[in-house]
Amino acid sequence: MMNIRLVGEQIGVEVSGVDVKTMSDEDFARIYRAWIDGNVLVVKDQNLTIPEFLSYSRRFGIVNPHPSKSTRHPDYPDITLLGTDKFDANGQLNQAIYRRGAEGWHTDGAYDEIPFKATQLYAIAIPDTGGDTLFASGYAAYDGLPEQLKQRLDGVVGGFTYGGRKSNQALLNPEDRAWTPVQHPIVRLHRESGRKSLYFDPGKIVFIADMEPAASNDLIAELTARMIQPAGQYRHKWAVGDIVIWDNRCSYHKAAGDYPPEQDRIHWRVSIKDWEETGKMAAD
Ligand SMILES: O=C(O)CCC(=O)C(=O)O
Ligand SMILES: [Fe+2]
Repeated sequence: MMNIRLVGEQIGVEVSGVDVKTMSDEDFARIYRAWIDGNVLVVKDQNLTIPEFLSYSRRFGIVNPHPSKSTRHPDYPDITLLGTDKFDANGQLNQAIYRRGAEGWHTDGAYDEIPFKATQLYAIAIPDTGGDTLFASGYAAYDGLPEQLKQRLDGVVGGFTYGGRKSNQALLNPEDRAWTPVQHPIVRLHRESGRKSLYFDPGKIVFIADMEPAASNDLIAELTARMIQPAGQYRHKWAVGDIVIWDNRCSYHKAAGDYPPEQDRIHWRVSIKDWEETGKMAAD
């Protein structure tokens, strides 16, 4: 029997007793609702091939290849491989692969005109210690802002690129590194929950629109300091067979990046976009 339980105070839901390969539409609707309410959804004990993982992922939206071509699966471009080919030919640890996602709190895909709705990971190999993924709620971030700042942010738009102000682009092919900033409202109204979240990413934001550079930098620093609310966090300790999906529209995450590098930590990963937003964009 499918069981759904909360694992964090404000975010984090865990599902057990279900096989996503054969799950009914009714069970999926319950899972989807639990995910919208809980931002981060863990499904335990799955045993999937890549096509099975992809077809489950497509129940959440449109799966797109990630811009980092070098980390795509050679036969399945929609799959990004995390943690493979960590060592180069000289046995040197490739930090960009080992520390992927560990540079700080972020939301995936803010650099795209249609930012990622979700990211989903499936755990193939997990180290003995370390390697957790940390999550935090963007709703809690917004709710925790001083009233005056909430008002100031009304209608404010940020510009985002893949590498942000540090141009951190090691995982992109050289020909893919020119990036035009895209603009998104900093306060995001979630289409499905109807809630407001702080849509922010210190590593991808390059400016706040219509502001002097000094004021823009000050606001970016202030939002960076305020984005994580302790009560809005969930820390996932991985087991092989876990699927974890998170909602990039209303949460932040980071990899702990602290596991023994000689051990394997491998995930299949997909980037998922919203049907509605994608449809709207195509119609424009
Ligand atoms: O490996 C992880 O724990 C998360 C990495 C990450 O940030 C991502 O997959 O988007
Ligand atoms: Fe990420």
